Amino acid sequence: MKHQVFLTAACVTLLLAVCPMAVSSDPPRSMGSPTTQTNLTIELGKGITMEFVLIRPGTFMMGSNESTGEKRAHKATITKPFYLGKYEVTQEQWQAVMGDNHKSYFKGEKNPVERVSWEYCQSFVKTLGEKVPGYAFRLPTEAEWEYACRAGSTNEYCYGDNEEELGQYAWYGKNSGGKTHPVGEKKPNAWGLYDMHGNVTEWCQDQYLSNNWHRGGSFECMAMFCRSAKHGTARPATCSDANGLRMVVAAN
Ligand SMILES: [Ca+2]
Repeated sequence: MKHQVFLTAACVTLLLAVCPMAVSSDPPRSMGSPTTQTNLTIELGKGITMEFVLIRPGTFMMGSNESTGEKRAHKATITKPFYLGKYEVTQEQWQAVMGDNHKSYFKGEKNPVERVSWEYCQSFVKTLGEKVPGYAFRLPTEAEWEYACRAGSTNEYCYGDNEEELGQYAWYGKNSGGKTHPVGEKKPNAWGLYDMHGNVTEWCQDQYLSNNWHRGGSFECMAMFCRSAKHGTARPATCSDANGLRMVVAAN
């Protein structure tokens, strides 16, 4: 099938490397004030929301020396707090923001949106910002993504090193049945983030040469490609049923 071509390509890449909208939070805050709440909920209309978890600044060891194709382990510092999507962006969220029919291969309102290029994701970011003014939306940087994925861990995966336990946290090649699954069905990491490993890989903001990084591996990948430190690149116009996104909101 065509999607299998995409899947293979994505893993090879990894190897190489409209309703009014409102915002609610607990408690309401004004922009520029010290961040105190740990959760943020963006209302997209028709009962559809997007949930975020506060990620506080800190220093961590980014990358790994255990495998090729990823950055060598080095100290990295996240200097500003940010909110990261609790889940991958779903198809119903994309529809609520963009008002169009996305091209996701695996259909399901709660399934992650996919076949969205990095460029298309930039349009999503821009449109979401216009519809929910006062909040700075963007994709995560690679460092932010890995920091949040690790959630304080220094292991291969967010929970430890045992590959056999990955299925408790991720939809990946061994248990996915070759398709995406509704977000949030597996265990979250220690900071309450779901599907950081697997389901769909997640575009990051950073560019490398003329490509963009993506993180976390997908439903098609072997466990090693879902590791916290693993990253892959793809052209910004690439649309793959293995690629999705997770949003960031600035919190400072
Ligand atoms: Ca994911």
